[in-house]
Amino acid sequence: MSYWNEKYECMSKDEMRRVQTERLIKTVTRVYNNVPHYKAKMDKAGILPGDIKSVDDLKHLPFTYKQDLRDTYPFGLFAAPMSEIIRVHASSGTTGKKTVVGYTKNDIEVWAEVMARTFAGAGAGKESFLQVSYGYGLFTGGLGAHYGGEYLGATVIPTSSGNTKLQLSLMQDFGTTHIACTPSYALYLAEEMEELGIRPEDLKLKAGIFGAEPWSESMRREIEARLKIKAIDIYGLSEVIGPGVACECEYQCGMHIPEDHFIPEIIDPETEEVLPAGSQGEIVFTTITKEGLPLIRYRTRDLSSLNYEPCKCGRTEVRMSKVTGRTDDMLIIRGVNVFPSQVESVLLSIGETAPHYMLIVDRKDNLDTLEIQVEITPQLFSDEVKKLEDIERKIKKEVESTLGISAKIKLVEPKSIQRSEGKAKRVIDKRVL
Ligand code: DLL
Repeated sequence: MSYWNEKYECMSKDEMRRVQTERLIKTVTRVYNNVPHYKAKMDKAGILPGDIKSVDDLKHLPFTYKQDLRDTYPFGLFAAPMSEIIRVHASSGTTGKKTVVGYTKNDIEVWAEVMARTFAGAGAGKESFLQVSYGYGLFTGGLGAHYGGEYLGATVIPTSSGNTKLQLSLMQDFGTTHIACTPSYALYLAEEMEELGIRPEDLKLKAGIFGAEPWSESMRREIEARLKIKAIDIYGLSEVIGPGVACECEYQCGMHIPEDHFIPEIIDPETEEVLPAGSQGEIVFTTITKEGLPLIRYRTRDLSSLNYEPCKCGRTEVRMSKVTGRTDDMLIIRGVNVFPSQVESVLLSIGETAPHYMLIVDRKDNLDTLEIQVEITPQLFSDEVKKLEDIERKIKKEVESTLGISAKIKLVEPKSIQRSEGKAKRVIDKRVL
């Protein structure tokens, strides 16, 4: 069995509780003393660090929301001085501003360590060739996997995303054994291989570590059959650390959470009440070793459930089930988080069309596509074609720079987008996962 850190991965529940209690108290004290925003929230809730006697007291602490990160943009929730922050990453927020996360040297090490655990769980080791095809940059996927792969001692091939033909030729020439990318990109690779006449037997690929977007069991079966590999699910979010918050082992029966770093809870998203083990609800995380951006009871908006039974692999870490959806309107298109409200702000800032729009998300040849239908005003409707084309181009450019992905813009006739009396329907998602 390939554990990376057997001591923690297979620790007894009692011992883990002791570790968690000690680290939780330290983290709560740290945020209370170093982050005015946390201090204010805890004071308001009438709870002091000294009230936290054990991990059971976690439930008394106030939740942290994406809004807290937005309100303190960019660095206001950091619990370490900027001189100690050695890296930042960022992901989309609901408005134009991104959610910024920061890491101390120690945080980068924790991240590399949890990622090394995930790769080891997926069967990778020092002899492996790990191709990292998650995007490098502000997105946490590329660099997170990269540092984890190096920490493990694998040979890391930092291709980043895109350039599929090059990816495939390097896979053949270097003998890539493990690939880390989104599941939709894995299917795209399979398709390109079929087109180029590359058979799975021509590659040394054994497993893929796929995540950053929701994917189903049937998609897993398809990837496994077409690439002849094991497809492992990896979960994470920038705020908590990036990829490595949870990952499957070779038994593929839930994603192990390194509980010595992140404590999960499942809550009812409406009542905010903690639900018993096994219930489906929103997964909430508290980080207990992070220094740069520790998060107390962070509301992920992701729906999942927790299984505390030990796994066949011997790990005792709690497992979370595949994420089945989100409680907000965030879409994940080609691995990029997109909020419909971002499109709205772009349209409003350009101001030349009606504020009625619809996002149509589909999947063609295993790649997500985004079409944005925008309603024009009656005055524009009678205008010349060239003017309309200019507006279309302008919206396309703005949308792409705000969202970070390309989109097709389609101007539609006045009043052709359905009006609603209740919650507006802004998205038609035709993807079948
Ligand atoms: O997507 C981090 C990551 C990179 C995870 C590479 C795995 C692999 P964000 O861009 O902040 O971070 O997006 C986080 O993506 O709240 C989920 O809604 C979704 N998500 C991530 N992994 C999975 C998964 C990265 N395995 C958001 N299944 C999260 C379903 C996932 N959804």
